[in-house]
Amino acid sequence: MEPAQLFYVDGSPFARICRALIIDWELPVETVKLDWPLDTSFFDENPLGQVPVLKTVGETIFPTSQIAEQLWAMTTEAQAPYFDPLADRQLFLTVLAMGDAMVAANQITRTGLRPTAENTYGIDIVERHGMRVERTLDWLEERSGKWLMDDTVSVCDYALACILLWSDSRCPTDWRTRPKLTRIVEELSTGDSFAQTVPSPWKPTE
Ligand SMILES: N[C@@H](CCC(=O)N[C@@H](CS)C(=O)NCC(=O)O)C(=O)O
Repeated sequence: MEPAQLFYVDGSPFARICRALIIDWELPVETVKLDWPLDTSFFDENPLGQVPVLKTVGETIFPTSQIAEQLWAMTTEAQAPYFDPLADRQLFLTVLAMGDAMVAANQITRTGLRPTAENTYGIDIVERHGMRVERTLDWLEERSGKWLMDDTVSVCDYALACILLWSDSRCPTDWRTRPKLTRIVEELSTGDSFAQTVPSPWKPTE
């Protein structure tokens, strides 16, 4: 039987979450690296044209939250990092949505987009993405114990660490001013699965 395949690009924090889970849960999933920028033919795999995408027999799974649930279902015994999709869902989806806000702000900045007409939307969108990030980081810091889900390391911590480490090279935020979040990221980043998935330094395209 063909092994499941995870399609990723090197710098994607969302794909890194899945790659680290595959390593730590020792899952039989082949990881397939794609070049950046993604070819438009990838829209045939995912109508959003994004990685990560997990292909299993007869199924093409995205986005990241759905892939994490599928990977967890493939584990044979409960092992760290833990994931209880019913209990952890709000936290996990909020961390991922914070990542989406960071990526969106980074895209606007990196592509050099500037207002070309009067702003009729009512808010400065980059500023608003920044608020989403700052307020979510405060919310996470306030509710964490040793880990985001109290004393148990979970996929939520993996998501937080991958996204904040990504932000360092793309759109730096002041997350290290929050001691509990900093401890979580530092502890996870010393593990093998994080060491094996460190992205290459960002090179702007011509
Ligand atoms: N909400 C999505 C986000 C995925 C995402 O933003 N992927 C980016 C890489 S970090 C991507 O594939 N971008 C390709 C493009 O914009 O063309 C998820 O959870 O999977």
